Amino acid sequence: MEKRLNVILGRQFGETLGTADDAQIYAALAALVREELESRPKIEGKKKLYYVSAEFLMGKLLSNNLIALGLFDEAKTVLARYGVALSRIEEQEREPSLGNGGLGRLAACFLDSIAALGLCGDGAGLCYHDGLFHQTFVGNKQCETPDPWMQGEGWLRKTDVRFPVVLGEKTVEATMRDVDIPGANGGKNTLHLFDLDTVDEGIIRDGIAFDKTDIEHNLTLFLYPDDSDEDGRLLRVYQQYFMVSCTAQLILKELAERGYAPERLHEHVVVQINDTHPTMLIPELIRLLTQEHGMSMDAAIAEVERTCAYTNHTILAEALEKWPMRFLERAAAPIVPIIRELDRRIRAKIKDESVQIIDAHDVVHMAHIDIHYGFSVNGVAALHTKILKESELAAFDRLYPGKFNNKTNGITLRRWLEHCNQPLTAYLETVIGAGFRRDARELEKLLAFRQDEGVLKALLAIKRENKAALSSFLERRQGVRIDPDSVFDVQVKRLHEYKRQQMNALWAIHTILEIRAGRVPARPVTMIFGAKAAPAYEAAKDIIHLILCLSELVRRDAQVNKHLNIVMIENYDVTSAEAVIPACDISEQISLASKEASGTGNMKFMANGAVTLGTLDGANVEIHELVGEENIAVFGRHSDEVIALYESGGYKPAEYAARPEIKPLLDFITGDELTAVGDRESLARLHDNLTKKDYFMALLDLQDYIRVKRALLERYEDRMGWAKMMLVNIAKSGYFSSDRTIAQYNEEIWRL
Ligand code: 26Q
Repeated sequence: MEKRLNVILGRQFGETLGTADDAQIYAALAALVREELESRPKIEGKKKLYYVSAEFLMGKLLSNNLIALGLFDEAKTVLARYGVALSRIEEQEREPSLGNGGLGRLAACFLDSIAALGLCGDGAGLCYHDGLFHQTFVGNKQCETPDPWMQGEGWLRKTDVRFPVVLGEKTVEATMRDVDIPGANGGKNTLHLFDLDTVDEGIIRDGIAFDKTDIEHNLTLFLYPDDSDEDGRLLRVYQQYFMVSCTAQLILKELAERGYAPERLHEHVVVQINDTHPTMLIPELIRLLTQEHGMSMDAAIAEVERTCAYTNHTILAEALEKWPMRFLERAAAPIVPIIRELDRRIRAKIKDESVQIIDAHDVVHMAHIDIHYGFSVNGVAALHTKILKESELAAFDRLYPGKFNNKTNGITLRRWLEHCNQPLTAYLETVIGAGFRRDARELEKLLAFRQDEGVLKALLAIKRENKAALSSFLERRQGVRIDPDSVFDVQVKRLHEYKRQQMNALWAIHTILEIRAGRVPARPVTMIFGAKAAPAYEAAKDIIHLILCLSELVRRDAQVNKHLNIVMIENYDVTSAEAVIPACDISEQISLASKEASGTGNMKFMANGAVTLGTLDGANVEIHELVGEENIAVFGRHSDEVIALYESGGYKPAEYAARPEIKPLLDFITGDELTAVGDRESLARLHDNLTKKDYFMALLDLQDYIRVKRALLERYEDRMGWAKMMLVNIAKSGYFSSDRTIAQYNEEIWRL
């Protein structure tokens, strides 16, 4: 490798490993990896999976690819000979942030596992020129700027594949760019990202504003910052139709190239629809089969029905996609007659109005298309699937017994343990051997060392080392210092009221008041937050503002900051996740029970030896079952109680807000100290929201949260007891490997 790198450096820059700078070394390494990828064979199969998703939150790819190609250790050693750390070279890469959060990152983990298991499966999505916005903090508020990730050396390969797509009044020509996805055990698959050459970054003005109606120039400019952005919803439909039209054409083109007739589609193709964003693929495939391949409507529908499977990622009613027919008429006109036909067929068979595709207001319910015309519907954690079947989608479950199934999410441990936590990985290898790298369930071998003081001490020492590494990461990135000997209490995820960062902030206020009253924690606590709020989601931005104001207040208060520090990571992304997760002691997973479909951060923290503080929501329920009562801290109302409270309307936040334990915390939000560093209007709005609406019931669980968090912090002082909890969490995390999840998708849905 040394020779090859020197050859590339000489050819491209006239340098050598001894003289090149970091950017040149990065470029040379990337070129070498690309050469290796090119020579790898594609994974083939008689049946091919297409994982279609509006988001793929890939993270940096250099190390990921080096690991998959088995070149990581060699690269590290070669560079070390020249005094160069591979981790420093990685910093040269810009992260492709083509996702909002969990759903996009899940798609990336899945591509990694599909290739690792040697399954023939490609991803298909959109090539957003700017990823999710870049976040900075100005005046204790979130500011958004563009994230032009495509500049410089990258992993996208141009292809000469072109597809015509109807875009409003015009037909445009789509292009396709590919990213290689190497399998950890050989071979490669591909992520196909569709784009439009006329898109123009020049139309972006101040921050991230642009003309939302200029579709030819803005179509793939931006990733949508989740569902709370009301603006430009029509553009979102244009994006979706463009994505699925390209994907449908690709599927049929490749089917023909592989020598199969369109009449046999379902024998050779399976499509996984990642949430409802790619739902229009169903009518688009039917359209192409009937209009361009001469199939009858009956035959086309029958074929597509046996080809498409749908994954649901949310039970929040406001996040279920519904599009007014007039939107589709403008942005997806070719499939409107097909959607009407699909609706007609359901109406003819089923009277129940609640399951229709087009409702009485001429609004199209996207999920209903998937459920009627897909052969599988899955939820992403056991509790989530149960709630779908028993309440949210119960009428559909009765119509189609057996169609609903659960596939508990997973994460690729190649990125979320082996790469991000090399000290722990290397140590685990010395204790239980390297088998866990291939089969994550082998992590359970660690359980035999539960009483081994040497192992327990080593786990604590590695955690301390990772905490020091995070401290220097944060110092480099944003100039803040944190104390590696304090407890690292971490909540990083998208900002949403249901995830209840506001409840954690109320704990901070509680702790400030406790410290001032002389009741100080046994050891200093560093609260670490990281979150982006959708630009149009005011309540979420108010919560970020509160956290940043608290952070400033604590920084300035010498009495308090001896015991408490509050840090918010700027621009929380995959790269910073890889730094913060290995360093975490307490993993905050505190969503209102029933609202978090699964969560995947919770799994990453667990694998890296953090202890979960959480509600019995999403996959926390399964973590709780796996590690047992004594290795997790749970609190709060259960999902059935919460669902009943919503049904009865029985939750009255004002009653909680008036309690003597809670009122001073709320008053603090609008008190003199915070309004001195913050925006009075934003703080007052948040106060009002919490006391009058509190739609996600933060006050309901607050006291239980404070009680359980206090007890957990006390347990931290029993260092050996804590290390045992860490050990059990690591040992049991193998279940959450996405290799397991993908094996189940394959056995029960795809059958590749
Ligand atoms: C919808 C309409 C218009 C514009 C945007 C959207 C939109 C965009 C993104 C709706 C939802 C999303 C993202 C959802 C998401 O990330 N869900 C998370 O999925 C994870 C993987 O299954 C789960 O672990 C999380 O619990 C779930 O919140």
